[in-house]
Order: sequence, then structure tokens, then C-alpha cells
Amino acid sequence: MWRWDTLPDDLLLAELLLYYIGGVRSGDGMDHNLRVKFPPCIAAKVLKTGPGIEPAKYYSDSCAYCWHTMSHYPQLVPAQSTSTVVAAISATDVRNGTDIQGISWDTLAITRETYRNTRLQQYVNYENIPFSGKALKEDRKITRRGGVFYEFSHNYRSVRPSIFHFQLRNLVWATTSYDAYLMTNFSVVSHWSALTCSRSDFLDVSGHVAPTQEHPGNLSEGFKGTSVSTLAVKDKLLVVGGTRGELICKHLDRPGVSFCTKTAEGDLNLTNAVEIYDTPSAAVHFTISGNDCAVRDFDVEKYQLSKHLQFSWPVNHTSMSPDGKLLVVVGDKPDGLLVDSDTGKTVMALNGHLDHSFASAWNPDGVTFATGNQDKTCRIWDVRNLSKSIAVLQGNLGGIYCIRYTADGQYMAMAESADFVHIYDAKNGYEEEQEIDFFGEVGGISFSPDSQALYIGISDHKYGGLLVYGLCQSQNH
Ligand SMILES: *[C@@H]1O[C@H](CO)[C@@H](O)[C@H](O)[C@H]1NC(C)=O
Ligand SMILES: *[C@@H]1O[C@H](CO)[C@@H](O)[C@H](O)[C@H]1NC(C)=O
Ligand SMILES: *[C@@H]1O[C@H](CO)[C@@H](O)[C@H](O)[C@H]1NC(C)=O
Ligand SMILES: *[C@@H]1O[C@H](CO)[C@@H](O)[C@H](O)[C@H]1NC(C)=O
Ligand SMILES: *[C@@H]1O[C@H](CO)[C@@H](O)[C@H](O)[C@H]1NC(C)=O
Ligand SMILES: CC(=O)N[C@H]1CO[C@H](CO)[C@@H](O)[C@@H]1O
Repeated sequence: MWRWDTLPDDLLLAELLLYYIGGVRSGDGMDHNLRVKFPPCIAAKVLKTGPGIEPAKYYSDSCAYCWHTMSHYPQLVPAQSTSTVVAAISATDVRNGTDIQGISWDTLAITRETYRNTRLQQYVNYENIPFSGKALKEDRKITRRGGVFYEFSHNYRSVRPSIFHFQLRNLVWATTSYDAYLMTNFSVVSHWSALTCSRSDFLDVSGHVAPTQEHPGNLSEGFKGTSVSTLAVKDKLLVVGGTRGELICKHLDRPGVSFCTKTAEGDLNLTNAVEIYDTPSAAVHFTISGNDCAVRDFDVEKYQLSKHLQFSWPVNHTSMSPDGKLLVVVGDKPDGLLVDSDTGKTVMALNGHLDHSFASAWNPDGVTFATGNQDKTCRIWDVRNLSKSIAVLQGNLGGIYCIRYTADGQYMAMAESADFVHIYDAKNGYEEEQEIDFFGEVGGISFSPDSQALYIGISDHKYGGLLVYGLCQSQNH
């Protein structure tokens, strides 16, 4: 029998999995020569479970996923000495032949194209419902792939986005085309300024966090050691969700934390998603989607819970329609729901996806919306006829974990769990697509409010960074 408390801090992934699997089953043909560092988040979590405590399925899922995503990587892209890695790669560098992630393919034994094909074949998409990603989607949309809507501007390699929970990828938010907020080091919300090319810790929630304002319902004593599962930034407000139901609100232009509370207790009551939105009467509100099957709505002036809707399954993501009347709710079920945002009553079930969903977004036109699923597709729906989705957009290798529209509704971007972000010309029926191709897990994507920039956070111990694409001048309407 193994003991979690005796494991060394800098455990290697393969060794940890051997420990782990050793307790469950043995001899499953793993490559014992793999020397991959276990991501500190997972190592810390596993260590935290303590001696004698059975690791929950949650941990085993995380381990399995890490195994999936990291196992083939180091074999194919051998370690490069870090001295050759530059802090930022510009469009000029890329025009001059530099890889957008600074991978020096010419020194490697494999070409980018071969490695891409190997990844496409070997990447194991995480599924809750077996084979959901492999099923043939007969109704998938055939798009034209050559679109060029956004062009590479920079890869800020000194920024290290991180991901805490492998299914929650809403961890990057642009507030202008030069400013982005993102999660780094599992508990720190960082601010990146592209003007000064510098990162700063904006809010570190690893230590003690307590509110500096008085609001009924806040936890005046605060809490310690929050791990960030999700975040959102909009209207000069940052809302951070933690893995044990924590909720922390901070105004970008005010000192201190304005509000914090715990919406639920316990290790598995994660805050899965936060959406900040403006009500038709121009008040700022936010909804949070919880693993405790609830959707809660708060106002930002007084931080009062204005709605509490309860569902029968964990809610992984919700999006409010621009008129504030309808809520898209997706979670641990293939079918999503369109509900009345006041009562929570189902307006329509959204049938079509084959696995659990983690992403949703409304087109600012208020008529169509999108849902992203682990079955590797994004479905587009039209509220005027919800009997069937109007388009099925197919990813290449991973689940669709993050979806964003530009404020003018011209473009929609969807991120796969790794390696690909797809941008569609939404105004013209999603017929044309631009595919952005890189290597690594996606922490989040975000258009700047003026649609001029698209930020992509890549979380990878070696080739991670913050990618920025700029709207092509020819596309400026
Ligand atoms: C482009 O690459 C060449 C060869 O690697 C190098 O000599 C040159 O300085 C580079 N130019 C710029 C603008 O980086
Ligand atoms: C990340 O967090 C750990 C623990 O809070 C800290 O020791 C470490 O210095 C941090 N690393 C960076 C790069 O900020
Ligand atoms: C999640 O929260 C609910 C309500 O607060 C509680 O009843 C439940 O026990 C919690 N679950 C865990 C695993 O802690
Ligand atoms: C919804 O999200 C969370 C992450 O908190 C996960 O634990 C829960 O089971 C979810 N759904 C699926 C399919 O895992
Ligand atoms: C709604 O869409 C379905 C499937 O595309 C179609 O068969 C049906 O006629 C439509 N209903 C209306 C009222 O347009
Ligand atoms: C109800 C409640 O917890 N209120 C507290 C909110 O925060 C302020 C400032 O920390 C406290 O003084 C209140 O008691």
C-alpha cells in the first residue's frame, strides 16, 4: 500500500502514476523511462489528500488527464535548453522564420508537420461518456479553412498561464487590446500590460483574503489558500471563483477586495464559471455556476444574491442572453438547457451533444448562442427554432472548453482543450474559419472589448505563454 505523505515534493509524473495506479491496478504497460515533472498543482493536491485518505475520482481524473496530455509530449519535443528561449516573439520574428512558440524545429529530430500529425493521432481527449469524441457527427458543418481574420502579433513567453482544473478553461480575460488578466501559479491573478511588456501580481489569493468593504453576507474573516478554478473580468470588476466554493470580487480601480463569500463548502463544490453581465437597466450583475448544481446571480452594487436556481446536475457554465431573459445552462449532461432567467423554468432542452458541456456564449445579436462540449464540437443554436442546432462546428483533437464572441458579433472563437483555436465569421453564417495552431493546453481565450485583439493563454511547462493576435486591418469594418 502506498502512502501519499511519503511522496517527495518533486515527484515525477510517471512515478506518481505508478504509485497511484499501483494502489489500484498494476502492470498497465507504462513507459518507465518517461521523466516528466508532475505539475505542482496536481502534486500539491495529491499530497494534500493526506495519509490513509482514498483519492477521490476527481484526483484520479486529473491524474489520468495529465497523463493523457503530457505523456507523448516530451518524447516528441525533447527538452531545449532554456537559454535559447526568448521572452517574447514578435510578428517580425515570425516573418523571419521563428516558430510562434520558439520551438527550434531544425534542431529536433522531427518536423513540425510530423509532430502535428502524431499529436492529432495520439492526443487523448478526456471523455465522461466513452467515444463521444469519435462518433461521427453527420450534421457537422463543412467550413472553408483559409480565413485570415486575426494575425499573429506577439507571444509573451515570460507569462505563464496556469490551469487548476483540467476541464475549466476560462482563465484569460482581455480588458483592452493592451491589457489582460490571467491566472498564473494556480492562485495568482496576474495583470499583463502589452504596453510596458510587464506582468504584475494583481490579486494573490494563496494567502489570507478578507473584504475591506461591508456588505451583508460577506465573510468578514475571509479565507485562506484559495485555488482559482475560474475567473471573469469585465466592467472594471474581477470575480474569482475557487475550488471550494469561494467567491472573491475586486474592482480593478479600487484597493482591496470588495466582497468575498463561500457559496458552498467542501472539496468538490467548485465554482465552475463566472459571467459578468449588464442588465437591461444597466446594472452590473454576475452569475456563478456551481458544482453544487446551482446557478447564483449577484448584483455588484450591494453584492446581494438576487437569484438562486437549483438544477439536478452540476452546472459547468451559464450565459445570460443580452436582454437578460434567458439563461443557457450546461453541465454534466449531454443536453443543455435554455431556461427563464427569473424562474429557472426550462424553455427548451438543447438536444444534440454527446458528452458533458463546459462552455456557452451568446452572440450579442441575442438570437443565436453557442455551446461547447467534450464531444469535440460546438453547436450553434437559434432561439427562434431550437428543435435542432443550426450548425455543428468540429474541433480537431479536444473538447471545446471556451467560446467567445466579439462585441459586434462579427466573429466567434472557440478553443479546444489543446493545440487549436478556431475563429469563425459568425456574421456570415460560420462558413469561413481561421485555424490557429500551436502546441499546449489552453487556459482561456478572450477578445478585447473593442474586438481588436484576441488573447490565448497556453499553459505548458516549456512552451507556454500568452499569444496575442490582432484584427487584420483589412477586416476593420
Ligand atoms: C532574420 O534572420 C536572419 C537569419 O537567422 C538574421 O540574420 C536576421 O538578423 C534576422 N532579422 C531580424 C529582423 O530579426
Ligand atoms: C508560486 O507559488 C508558490 C507558493 O505560493 C511560491 O513559493 C512561488 O514562488 C510562486 N512562483 C512564482 C513564479 O510566483
Ligand atoms: C457541497 O455543498 C452542499 C451545500 O452546501 C453540501 O450539502 C455538500 O455536502 C457539499 N459537498 C461536498 C463534497 O462537500
Ligand atoms: C462540471 O465541472 C466540474 C469541475 O468542477 C466537474 O468536477 C464536474 O464533474 C463537471 N462535469 C464533468 C463532466 O466532469
Ligand atoms: C425548426 O427546425 C426543424 C429542423 O431544422 C424543422 O424541421 C422545422 O420545420 C422548423 N420549425 C419551424 C416552425 O420552422
Ligand atoms: C455579515 C458580515 O459578515 N459582515 C461583515 C462584512 O465585512 C465587514 C468588514 O470586514 C465586517 O465588519 C462585517 O461584519
